[in-house]
Amino acid sequence: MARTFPRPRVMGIVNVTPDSFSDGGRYLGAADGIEHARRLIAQGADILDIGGESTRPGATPVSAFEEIRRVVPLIEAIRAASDIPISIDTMKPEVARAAVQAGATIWNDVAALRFAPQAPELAAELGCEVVLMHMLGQPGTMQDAPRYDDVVAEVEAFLLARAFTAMAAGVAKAKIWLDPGIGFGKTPAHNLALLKALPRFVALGYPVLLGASRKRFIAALDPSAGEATDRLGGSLAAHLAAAAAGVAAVRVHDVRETVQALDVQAAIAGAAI
Ligand code: HH2
Repeated sequence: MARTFPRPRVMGIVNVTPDSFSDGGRYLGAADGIEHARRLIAQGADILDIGGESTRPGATPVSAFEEIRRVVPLIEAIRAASDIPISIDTMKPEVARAAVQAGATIWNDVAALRFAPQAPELAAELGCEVVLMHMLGQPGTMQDAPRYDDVVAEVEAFLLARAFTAMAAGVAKAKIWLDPGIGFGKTPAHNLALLKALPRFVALGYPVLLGASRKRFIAALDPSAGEATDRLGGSLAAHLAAAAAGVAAVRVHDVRETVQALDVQAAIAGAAI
């Protein structure tokens, strides 16, 4: 039975980095990246998210030159082989510009256009969609005892403020996505609160992207899941909850399993009884 019910789009992760937390080093060369991208498309990915710099605490910072060297050949090769939407996961305006010129149509910025003064204007100039993600502080220190008085309210206020900044710079409202940033300056309890509050984020009226794939809060609930690749069950549970809350897309490593889980969930929701 073919899929007939709406469900979130599945964004497959392609990291061409030596040190990403779950797949660092596995797809480092452009050829490996292309092979991985092909596999994710065949598995049913709706969008590919290309990253050339890890945001993991302790990851080595990368120059814009190096990041461009990693991602642009890959984006060009995917663009030549497929019309799948491509997002570029970068905090650097130069990288976003080069990626969009190479064929990306979404700028996924975990810094929500905060880390370079020209970022909001550039997003408007590029005319691409832009994902504004919440992160507490900076990647290197975000996990040093993060605290909030009310994590949901604070993340919500941050995302709305960033959306207004983007719109003030000329980004069309229809091009803005919001992401609460699971794992970016959050304890396991903060992550769970944000996951539970997803309907509130969806109600803000922007498409919401949710990325819980293989993240560490899952190991806080299952101490045997020390390795990122042991966290598939928890990732699926989080993404099914996100789908039930109405998110527009989920960002995942395990595309085949996620597509299957979301399709079954949507089919159950649409079954005749
Ligand atoms: N998570 C990661 C990276 N980019 N972008 C958005 N919008 N939302 C997320 O939750 C998100 C993101 C971290 O995952 P990964 O790419 O596997 O690791 P790394 O940051 O080490 O590249």
